Amino acid sequence: KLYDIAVVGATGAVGETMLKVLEERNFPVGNLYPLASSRSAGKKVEFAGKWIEVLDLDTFDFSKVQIGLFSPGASVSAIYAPKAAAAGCVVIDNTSQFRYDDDIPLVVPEVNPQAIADYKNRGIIANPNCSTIQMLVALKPIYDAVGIKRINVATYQAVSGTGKEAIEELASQTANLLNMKPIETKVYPKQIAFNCIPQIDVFMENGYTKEEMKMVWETKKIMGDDSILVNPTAVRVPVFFGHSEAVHVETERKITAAEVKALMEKAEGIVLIDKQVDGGYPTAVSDAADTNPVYVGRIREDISTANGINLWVVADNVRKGAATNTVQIAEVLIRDYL
Ligand code: A2P
Ligand code: 11C
Repeated sequence: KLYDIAVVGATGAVGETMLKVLEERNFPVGNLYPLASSRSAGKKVEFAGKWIEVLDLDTFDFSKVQIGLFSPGASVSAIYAPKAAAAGCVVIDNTSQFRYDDDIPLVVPEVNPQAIADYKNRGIIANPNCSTIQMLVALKPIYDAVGIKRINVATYQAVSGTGKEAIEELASQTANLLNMKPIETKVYPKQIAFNCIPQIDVFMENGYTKEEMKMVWETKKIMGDDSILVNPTAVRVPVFFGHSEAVHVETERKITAAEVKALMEKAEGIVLIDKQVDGGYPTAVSDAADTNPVYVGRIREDISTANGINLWVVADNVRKGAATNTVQIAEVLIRDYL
């Protein structure tokens, strides 16, 4: 059986990757409709060896498709995802718009695939934030084995998380600085080339940024456990693709580093790279970029506390953090529900 699919935001960083991932994973696509704003309507995108015309989201009839993969930004999803759902299309939405609504499932297929059943509530499934997805894929086996009390995490996030304009900003600032030319800052509040910026998304009243609070809210919802404490610091770094995270976990019961390594070795979706030699760990650019797994390394017991485990977690934020996770949700949806 084939499914007719709309990809909303098909000209963006995530949308383009959705097209690639659908093709790579041989998703049973019948008709494919790439959608974007009127600015891009008429452009062409490549899918499965064919060039397909981009259509205007505003005038598209969603009764023509069974599934919509959305990544056009939260304010656009807010308007069009409910319209698509009302026309009978199941929406898998990458934006933050619906994630915290109680009746909308928020899904990482390796962690809580059972939640997909709740798509029936409103015809919408939410895809979590990239930083949350990779952290929870790595932590789920530990949670199941010994429980988790508290997570301290610092992120090192790639500019592709912001979108195409930010990729361009890092490239042009880098080129200009190396050529002794002045730079412009438009997307980020400070220079991103050769720098680290401790702000992702807007500031909240409690002094955390919204990106940090997303990791707090989403961890509780996806794990189905409001008691897990999460303390994140989210930092933008001059990397194009791949988020890295230093994750420090306090578990309910003691687990050794060797036991965690054994869990990671057999976990779905995880590649363990953990040798205590030069380069014996994963990095964004040399391992994760343009691939689908979550990579884990630097596993060690925390010397400062009794039940502590440290991990280094890396994944391609546009793939596992967005497009791949969305397509994986669609795979479970058609296998079990449609
Ligand atoms: P467009 O190319 O027409 O602007 P990114 O996150 O990489 O910046 O990509 C955002 C994606 O969302 C693009 O495909 C963009 O299309 C799309 N998009 C942005 N605003 C709208 C809108 N108002 N209606 C439809 N698509 C939109
Ligand atoms: C970033 N995590 O890296 C953001 C991008 O909530 O889907 C994704 C924002 C979101 O900038």
